Amino acid sequence: GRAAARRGFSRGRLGGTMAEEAKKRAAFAAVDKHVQNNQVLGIGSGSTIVHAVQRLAERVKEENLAIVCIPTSFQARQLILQNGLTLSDLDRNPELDVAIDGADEVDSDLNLIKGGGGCLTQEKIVAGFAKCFIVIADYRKKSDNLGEQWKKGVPIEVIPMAYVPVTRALTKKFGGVVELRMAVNKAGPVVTDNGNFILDWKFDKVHEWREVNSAIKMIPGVVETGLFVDMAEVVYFGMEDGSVSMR
Ligand code: ABF
Repeated sequence: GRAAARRGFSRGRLGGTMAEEAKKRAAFAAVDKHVQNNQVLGIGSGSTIVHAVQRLAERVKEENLAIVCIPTSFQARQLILQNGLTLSDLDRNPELDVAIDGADEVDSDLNLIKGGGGCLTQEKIVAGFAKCFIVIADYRKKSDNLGEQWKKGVPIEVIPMAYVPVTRALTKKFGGVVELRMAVNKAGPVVTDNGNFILDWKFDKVHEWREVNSAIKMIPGVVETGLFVDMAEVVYFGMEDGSVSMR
């Protein structure tokens, strides 16, 4: 009935608002702490980064900052342009000062799962060539171990012609279940900005992520994994109680 619909709506809206507010707080804290004049910034993908770019645009205008931004996806490129920020690329700026990006899950050792949005390869390139890589996330991403909250597995970008043997090698070596990521309209597999497929590896136990990441990258046909090990400098979590906690 109407009351139930209202309750459902309010819970959905409340939940959505609470998580969105938490993302915004984390994003603002990170931008205010790490962005200064004359920087080359890496801009990640997803929804949390939208708040960071909005805060960045505000500060660039208020403080007349000289900042150039390098995108990690087509979506990030549009976000930079829509906010009137200056676009650059790795040809012009092969070394970045700070990269800011979201994550799907963060464990207590700052290992990340990224790539829920399919942009993990360019995200890891930009994060990898930045002097400082900052992650911003809401409380739902804060776990002790990977897999506690994020149930969609580790995204792995793979050369299309190799996705079947890579799938077999992954499950043989590491167990779990591997699925080819299909487009929302089920018309076919997702194709990344780099023209590749995505495998989602639903692992079934806690692994030694540094070893696993290296081993997966060695499988012929694997382009990149969504495991970001030893990369994040600091993570800003927007918490339910309105605070920002750092790890
Ligand atoms: C990018 O955006 C991806 O690596 C990650 O999967 C996603 C997180 O999105 P959101 O900030 O919307 O949770 O960082």
